[in-house]
Amino acid sequence: MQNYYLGLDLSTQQLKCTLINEAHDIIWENSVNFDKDLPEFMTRHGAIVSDNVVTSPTLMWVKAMDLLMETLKETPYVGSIRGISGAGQQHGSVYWSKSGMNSLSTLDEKSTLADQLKDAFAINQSPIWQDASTTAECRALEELVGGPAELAKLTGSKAYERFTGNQIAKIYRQNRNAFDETTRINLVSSFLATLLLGEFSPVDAADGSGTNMMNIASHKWDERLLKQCGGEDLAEKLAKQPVEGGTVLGNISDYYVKRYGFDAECKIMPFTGDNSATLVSMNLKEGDCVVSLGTSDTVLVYLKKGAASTTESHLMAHPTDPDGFMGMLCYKNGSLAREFIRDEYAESNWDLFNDYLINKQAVLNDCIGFYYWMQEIIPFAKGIHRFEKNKDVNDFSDKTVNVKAIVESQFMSMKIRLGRMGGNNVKRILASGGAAANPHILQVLSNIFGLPVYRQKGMNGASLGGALLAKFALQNKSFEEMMAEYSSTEMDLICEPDLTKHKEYLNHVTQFTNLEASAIHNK
Ligand code: ADP
Ligand code: XUL
Repeated sequence: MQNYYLGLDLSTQQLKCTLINEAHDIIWENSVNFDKDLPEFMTRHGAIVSDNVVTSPTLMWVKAMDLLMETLKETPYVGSIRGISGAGQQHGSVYWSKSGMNSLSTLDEKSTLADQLKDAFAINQSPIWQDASTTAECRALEELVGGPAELAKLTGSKAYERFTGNQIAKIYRQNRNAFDETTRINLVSSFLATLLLGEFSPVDAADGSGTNMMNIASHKWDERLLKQCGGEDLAEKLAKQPVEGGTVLGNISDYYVKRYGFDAECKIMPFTGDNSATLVSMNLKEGDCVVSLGTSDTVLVYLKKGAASTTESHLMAHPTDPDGFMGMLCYKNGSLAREFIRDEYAESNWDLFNDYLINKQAVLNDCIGFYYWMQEIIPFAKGIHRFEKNKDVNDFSDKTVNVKAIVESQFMSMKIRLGRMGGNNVKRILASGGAAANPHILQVLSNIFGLPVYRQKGMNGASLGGALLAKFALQNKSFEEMMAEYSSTEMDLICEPDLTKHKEYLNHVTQFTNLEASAIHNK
């Protein structure tokens, strides 16, 4: 009898899933798109944006789970799924009321999750990673421990607006009734595990690193930080300490056995952050660097024991190596900013966008732009700033140059900052995320880094990583040994760098850095 492993990924725009077999072949993939499949929640790109406040309806995620489960039920695999793990967009949080937790533990298989959990949350709109409304809470947290560098040493990151501790602190201060009504708090990742278990799931240590409340060395909540973010009661609402990847949380709730035909022995493993799961799916070797081009753009490296934090990047617990770390750079203006430029200058058409990408010159012709369409994370800046021959301009003389300029600017920033994060000896780039489907974007990436770019098979790294995490917990090998057994998750080589262009890009690094500084400070 075949064994299957399921990975879910609750990302910004979709709930996706990947099913693999024992040999890691991708057997089945599917997704629910929030805007298209659940229009009643009126999200745009999965979110509701009101200036710097960005949320998603918690019930929309629950309904997406109902829809995905319905499609899974129609497959011949559901009864042979041995384990489920997965990922969620990092930092987002869910606030369960007491009656909500009760409803979860007494689910009736005759009705949907959404029907039974529609009143389950003390806060109906979950704050998500795109939110940037907690600057005051960030400064207070840093002050408590002696500044940003101290907080980075303690938790792996300085205070960031989207990190869950600061989001909780804002609710604690501004919406005390809802805070008091909350009995349990999940991250998006542990929320999925909670739905599947039918009881509260702790966070995994990797995703706990995205809260500004977990000690990065011990993987335990830091009491002082918890108190600052949510007073004496917060520890109780988080209920449990973070757990390591590779552990088993328990069996799937009876609800899914009766309603969808899952095996009663199907195990639920801790869910992790989407970036950690992407890292897992790529099984990184020394010299590998992941560039994930999803709604956010991220750069990920596997850092071994002894790695140090910085105030520009994130040091996060590693999802399969309790002694190791994931180093990460995260940009908010990734795919949505590229889409904005495509819509503005390339008739909303990726083919025309690619045409300009191939045929126009930007950085190498002294046209440099910075596209902080939403409040950017690195650097902390907002607005669109363009420079032609070092002169601040409203737009380039040839406006279609914006297409090349945004892509180059995004990758120049990554290239310059990767070294500072500890990624000095990178030998190849592993690309993933929606925009990695576009080989022309990857060619620019390759030229700027001067490295070959590989791409993973399958549509979605994070849910594939989830499926591999599920299998990992149910066998006795190390993650590396497990991955060495089968080659099906290997990468395809997509492009080789043009080294002449690469050298020219390097010649523009100082100019780029200076213009970036003036874009941040002068406006
Ligand atoms: P997430 O997991 O964050 O929800 P994905 O990794 O699925 O997002 O990426 C979605 C994004 O991929 C879309 O917003 C879109 O801009 C981008 N994308 C899809 N196809 C292309 C393409 N051919 N060229 C560039 N970007 C693309
Ligand atoms: C990482 C981050 C984003 C989300 C997007 O810190 O905020 O990459 O995880 O899904």
